Amino acid sequence: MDFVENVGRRSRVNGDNGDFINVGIFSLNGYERNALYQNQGGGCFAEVGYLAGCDRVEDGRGLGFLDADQDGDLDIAINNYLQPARLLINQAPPENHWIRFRLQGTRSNRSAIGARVVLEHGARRQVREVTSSAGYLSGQSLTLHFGLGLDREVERVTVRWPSGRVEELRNLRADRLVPLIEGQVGPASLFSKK
Ligand SMILES: [Ca+2]
Ligand SMILES: [Ca+2]
Repeated sequence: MDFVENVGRRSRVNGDNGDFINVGIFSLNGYERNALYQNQGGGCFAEVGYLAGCDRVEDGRGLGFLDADQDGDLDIAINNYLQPARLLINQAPPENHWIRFRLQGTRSNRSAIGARVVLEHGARRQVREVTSSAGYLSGQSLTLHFGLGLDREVERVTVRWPSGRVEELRNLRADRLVPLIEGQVGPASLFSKK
């Protein structure tokens, strides 16, 4: 048995004997405790997996974020190797606000993959990009989700399309999905009335 080739394997592959090397409490391929990192701001993160109740020891592979129960916060779907998948529902009190954008390219590709959205609200600035995948064996939603904390409004949204076109929206109310079509301004109802 080749040591390196068999580290972490649990099944017979290409004539291997299928032995799994015992590495004690350590793992070189899965069965590590899941961790959840909370953004503390200022480039700092806190590991809150235990407090959030999602620090299971599983052989995780793919992971995706989605609002499975459509209540405005993101939930997590985890795909495990030879184990049931997990759907972790965020049960935090619904006190925070959010906004989502669904982009559609016209000069750019229709899915707007590669577009960058910059959000400014209160003293915060957030950046998201439309991507087709993120992480190992994982696809991600083409809808961009931004958590806004206690802010009920977004002062400015800047969209940089893959074509190079840059568009800007101002004063959007929170807690809604905003469709954005390249080259078009959204309906007036999307804008808050001041
Ligand atoms: Ca949710
Ligand atoms: Ca929730």
